[in-house]
Amino acid sequence: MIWNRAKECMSREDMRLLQGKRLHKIVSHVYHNTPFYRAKMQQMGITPSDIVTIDDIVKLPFTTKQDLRDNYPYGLFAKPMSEIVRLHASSGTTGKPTVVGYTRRDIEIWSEMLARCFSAYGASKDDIFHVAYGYGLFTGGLGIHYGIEELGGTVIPVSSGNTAKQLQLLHDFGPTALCCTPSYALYLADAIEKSGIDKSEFKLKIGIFGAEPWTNAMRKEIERKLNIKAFDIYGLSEIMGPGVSYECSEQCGSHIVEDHFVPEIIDPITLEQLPYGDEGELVFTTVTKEGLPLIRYRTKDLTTLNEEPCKCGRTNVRMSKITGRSDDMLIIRGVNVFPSQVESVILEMEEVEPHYMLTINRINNLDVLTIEVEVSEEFFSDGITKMLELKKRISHRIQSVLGISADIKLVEPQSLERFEGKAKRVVDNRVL
Ligand code: DLL
Repeated sequence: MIWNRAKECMSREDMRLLQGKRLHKIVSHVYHNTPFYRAKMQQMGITPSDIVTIDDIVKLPFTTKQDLRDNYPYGLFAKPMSEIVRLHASSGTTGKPTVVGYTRRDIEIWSEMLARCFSAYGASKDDIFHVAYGYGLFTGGLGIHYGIEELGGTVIPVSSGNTAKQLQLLHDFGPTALCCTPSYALYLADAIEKSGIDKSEFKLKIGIFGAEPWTNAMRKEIERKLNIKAFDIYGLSEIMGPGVSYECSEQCGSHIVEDHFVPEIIDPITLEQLPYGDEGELVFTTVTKEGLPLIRYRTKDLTTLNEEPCKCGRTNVRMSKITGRSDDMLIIRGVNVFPSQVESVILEMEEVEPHYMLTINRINNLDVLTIEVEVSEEFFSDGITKMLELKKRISHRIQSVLGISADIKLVEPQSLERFEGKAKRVVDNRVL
């Protein structure tokens, strides 16, 4: 089913006209309401009157996560706080999160986008959705929740964690759709297997999986183990949250909600716009967002775009699965982690040297992060009680800064490898 035929099946020409009109409007909005953008545009010698068609987008400045950080927490908001009805946040590159704000209208648009996405998966108001994405500052839980309500479906707002409880509700409440990260779906599948409950007692039909990269091989495994059809959902907090793009029944790329977010592919080094079909970094301009409109936001996600019409009838551009990142962000148990966040914690502690190593393994379909930290010579001789206390302190700080737990290993002075060139501080053993 197509939820919003007018916007999902527009001719390419009409879409470009609509995007051009909306781009001009949003550029005027930020020029007059966000000092950050006004200053950037003045520096480049452009005004909103220079932005007439969608092709003029290349004249505009880029925005990065660092810009959000430099203007922490609300500096890029384009509406007064009295009009912001919700805040979410995602990991910043160091201790401070990236904060995003939504007006009531933004939340309505987000919910409508998600209703489009669930319809594309073949879901309807007759479905019961088990939402195991985290509720809270993460956009996954609440974002998906509002979308299901817009569709008219039934939400079970379970949030993440507590697998035993998840199994009980999956079994007893009879949800037909499972929403969580693909790795957690596999973990749940194994837990169901171990529980010995007959799979036929579950009513699941579809899975709505995203927030981290996953392959078609993983899709097949989840589908086989849970006996469902698994769909990809992509998004990022800065642009909106889940639902920026979604697969349809053809599963041949994810359709971007182009009437709200204009995609571009750029070369991450030269920053030149690349033609559709070339692999590069995905960039989005939000053309209707009120609370936090972003111009040419660099996602750092690598992908390709395809504007051929899709067999499903939708004409919105499709993006291929994310093939990597142009920065060093890791996604561990669905949580975005930057090695620099770990470094900021290490640098707070007097007892350790600024040498550390992150190792990520996938054990029983669950990501496990181990952080080796080198203790200083002076502290190393201080005895076991003090070492244990230090380990506990680092663990707590890591949990609070990263939002996930890690296994901390204190290692002897001078034992971690030193690097002459660029340090290699991450070993990712996950095979996706
Ligand atoms: O992960 C929003 C989301 C929630 C998407 C639930 C889907 C489902 P952030 O925490 O800001 O937002 O992380 C955004 O996660 O730039 C990608 O690198 C990665 N990502 C999100 N979805 C996918 C996906 C949410 N389907 C960052 N495939 C993005 C690959 C994904 N990577």
